[in-house]
Amino acid sequence: MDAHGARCLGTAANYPREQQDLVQGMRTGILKSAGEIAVSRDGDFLKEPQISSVVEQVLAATPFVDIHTHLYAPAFGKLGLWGIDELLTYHYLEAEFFRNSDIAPEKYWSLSKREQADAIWRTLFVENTPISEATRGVIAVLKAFQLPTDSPDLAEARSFFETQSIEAHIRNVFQMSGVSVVVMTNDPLDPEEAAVWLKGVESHQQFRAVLRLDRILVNWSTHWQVLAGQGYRVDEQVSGKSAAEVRRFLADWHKRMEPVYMAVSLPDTFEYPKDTTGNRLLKEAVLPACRELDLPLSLMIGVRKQVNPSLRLAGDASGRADLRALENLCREYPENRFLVSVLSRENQHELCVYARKFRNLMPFGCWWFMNNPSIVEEITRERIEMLGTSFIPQHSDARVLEQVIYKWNNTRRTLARILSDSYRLLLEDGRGVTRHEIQRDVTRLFRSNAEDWTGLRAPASDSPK
Ligand code: FIX
Ligand code: ZN
Repeated sequence: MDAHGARCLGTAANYPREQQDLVQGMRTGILKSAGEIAVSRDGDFLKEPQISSVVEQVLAATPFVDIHTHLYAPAFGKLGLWGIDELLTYHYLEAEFFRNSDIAPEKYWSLSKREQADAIWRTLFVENTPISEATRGVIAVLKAFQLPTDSPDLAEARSFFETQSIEAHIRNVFQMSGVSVVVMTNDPLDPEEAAVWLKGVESHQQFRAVLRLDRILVNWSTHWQVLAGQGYRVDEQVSGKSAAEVRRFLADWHKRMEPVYMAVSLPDTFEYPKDTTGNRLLKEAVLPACRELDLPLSLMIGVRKQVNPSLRLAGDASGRADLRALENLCREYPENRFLVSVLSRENQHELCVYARKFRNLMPFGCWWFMNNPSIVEEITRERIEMLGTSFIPQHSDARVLEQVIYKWNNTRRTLARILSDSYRLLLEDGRGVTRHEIQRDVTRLFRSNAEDWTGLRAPASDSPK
């Protein structure tokens, strides 16, 4: 059969009768031969009907690494958010609340956390049907703790969370969400958080640190004095020794935090190369420090900060970025590794294509407004088709501890469908898959890609920093 014949194999219908049988014969032959090859080096090839259940089992049994969250280890006290009032006043729900309520934002901010939570519960869960991704998330958490999901008030939920002790609760929640390690977001210029680090923090194997650099790389003009106040000889223009002093600052905080990567969120207007103080610090301080410390730099690109400031954290939006900036960085700094997530749907395909061009680029997660099952499905199917298993499908971005329960439940549900379909297509195309191979793929997607690319392989050292 010549090449032309093979390419057309799929369209047997327009072959003369006898050839149809041949084609059919060949197809069943391949399947039969696949069947005949049912035993591979590492276990049996699965039969088509077995694929979905094995994929679900493997996803459920594999503890995931959550590469980006806003959670905190217990040592950070009140910075770590958990419980029903925090779940309900999550900025995703505040954004939906302001759409469904006629209360003025200033009035809402004048309420206590408890009153805010009561208002959001009443408006989004009692007076309306909680079918949005974020409201369904709260319902899933209540169900996970066998709490009522349709109460007129929060009395029972509150008394449940008030009886929890944080250490045991964390263990429980990680168990329920199938997560073994979460990566925090740590800002050395956040006064409240920096004070905890400067006092010395016991490291926690399940909460790993990240050096978040937005205030340095995006808002230098507002924050350079904080470094100057800590004794680093820097100035607003990033002249003289400033870049070297910022490198010294990063090295000091690296010792203190043992970050598994450095990170920054960048606006949709981000350009590189362009002569800005941020880009000068990137080029002369951050990228060299990352190379020296063998850490990747995470770029989260496409946020439009505070398009509606009256909504506070809920006031940020997204914009399509010109990803040629990323292209230039990957090409110009082949020794640096870039962990990248983009906020705009329109940028997802470009990111996938760039990942095929630059192996120092690792796409990760469906960030923020992308973290909706229908869009996660679209992005992840495209990534598997273009990158195989060489990407990190998801992160939770959890700001409240119990959110990891529903965010990872959603991810397992979506990935079960996508992976099963991919293996079924593989079988149809002529090769079976084994449980061992499915385990290898799931481990790579949800653990080893992250561990290999970041400092996560190295356990946090026990000595208090
Ligand atoms: O920049 C970020 O890390 C974002 O994830 C957050 O700023 C954002 O507020 C968020 O919580 C998204 O889920
Ligand atoms: Zn985040």
